[in-house]
Order: sequence, then C-alpha cells, then structure tokens
Amino acid sequence: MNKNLSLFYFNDGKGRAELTRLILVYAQIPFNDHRLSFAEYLSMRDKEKLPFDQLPVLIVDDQIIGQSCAMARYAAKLTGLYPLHDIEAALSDMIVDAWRDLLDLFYRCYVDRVTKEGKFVMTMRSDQEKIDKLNEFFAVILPSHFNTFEQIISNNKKLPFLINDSITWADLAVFDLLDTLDPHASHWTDESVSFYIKEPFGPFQPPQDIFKNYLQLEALKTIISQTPQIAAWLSSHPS
Ligand SMILES: N[C@@H](CCC(=O)N[C@@H](CS)C(=O)NCC(=O)O)C(=O)O
Repeated sequence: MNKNLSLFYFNDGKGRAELTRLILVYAQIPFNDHRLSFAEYLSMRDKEKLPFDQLPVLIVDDQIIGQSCAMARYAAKLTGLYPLHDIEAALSDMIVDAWRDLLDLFYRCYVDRVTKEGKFVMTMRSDQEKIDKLNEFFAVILPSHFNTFEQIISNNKKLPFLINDSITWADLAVFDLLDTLDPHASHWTDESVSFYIKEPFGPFQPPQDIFKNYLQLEALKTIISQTPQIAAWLSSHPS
C-alpha cells in the first residue's frame, strides 16, 4: 500500500534529514520535501507538533516520527534497504548510530545547547570558537570514525559495501558523511548553508586531503554517487 510521506527540516543544508532523503531517492519512493525557515520551525514547534521540539520529522500518513535514525530506519524497512538477517540488521544499526554520533559531534562545532525561556534550545558559537572546534573535529574525531568504517568494509569480503554484498541504509549513511564532510563540497563557501563561516574567520574549508587514506570509502562513494537516481538527486541538490 502506498504511503503518503512528508519530510520536514530546515532550509539551510542537508543535515540530519539527508539520510532519509537518500534512502527514499535511492528506492525511487516519492515524498514531499518541506524545507522550513527558522520562523516556520518555531511556529510548528509552538503548535506542539514536533516530538522533542526538534527537526527533522517524517509524517507517514497521519503519524509523525521524530529522531533522524528512527525516520531513516522506517524508510529503510519500507524500501527493503534494512537487512533482514538479525546480525546484519544490528551491524547496520551500529553504523547508523555512528553516523548520528559523528553528525552530533560535527554540529557541536557550530552550536551549543542551553536552556532559555523554559526551553532547551540551540545557540550559535562565536566564529572563532567554530573554527577551533572544526579544526579539532577534522584532525582527531573524523579519522577515528572513518578508520572504523574503512576497516568494516575491508573485513567484509564483498567489497565495497559495509554489510554483505549490496547497498543497505548503512552504506547510504556513510555516503552521506562522505558527502557532507567532503572538503571539495560547495557548501563550505555557500552563504545560504549553515556551515558557512563569514570573513575574517572563514570561510572554513576542511583539509583537502582528509579522505586520501580511505580507499574503500572512496570506492563506496563512487558506486553510490554513480547510481542514476542518486546522481540526479546530487546534481539537483548540491548543498
Ligand atoms: N537527536 C535528534 C537531534 C535533532 C536536532 O538536534 N535537531 C536540531 C536541528 S539539526 C533542531 O531541531 N534544533 C532546534 C533546537 O533545538 O532549538 C535527531 O537525530 O534527529
């Protein structure tokens, strides 16, 4: 039975919604892709429509689902990209939890969370603080996660996938990190994207060679980005 799928997220970057989008795009399942301004987010939040007061959310028919991993897992099950074998399913969960950990650590370079007027909300760091934290993220935190992803692919005899011999939602999660953190991506210098840091501290760009030691991840990125539906999506949604 066809489901009516509506995804809601901010309009300033791919962020935590992109894994669910990639899963639906890969499986060629249509969805409504709502990209909200901050004022539209506040209005949705204040009508108590958002679980945990946050975006992204996925509305499936009349049911609202919050939390990026829960949304992506639902989309993966819907589209056959969630492994059926229990151990493979657990391994895919492990990788997607690491996807979220790494995004959390990355976003923490830009924002802090504080309580304000009785709510737990995000607050932007100063540009200098952002740069210091981003340098630490790319030098120390990213390599520790990427080495593990690279090792998981190498240990899987069915290169270059993370689990068994075909694409699962875990591969799309790692692809999303490779795309988001790509030093050559246009979003580092695009003022409309939340990652942009203005002069004199920015624009920030990650070290150009950060991916050079990850040959399996490079192969995974090539295979996924050349899939016709993903290639079309990336060219129409560069940042
Ligand atoms: N654990 C949540 C985190 C969601 C989250 O932090 N959302 C941010 C945007 S990336 C948000 O809605 N921030 C608004 C606020 O907290 O004030 C998830 O993975 O979906």
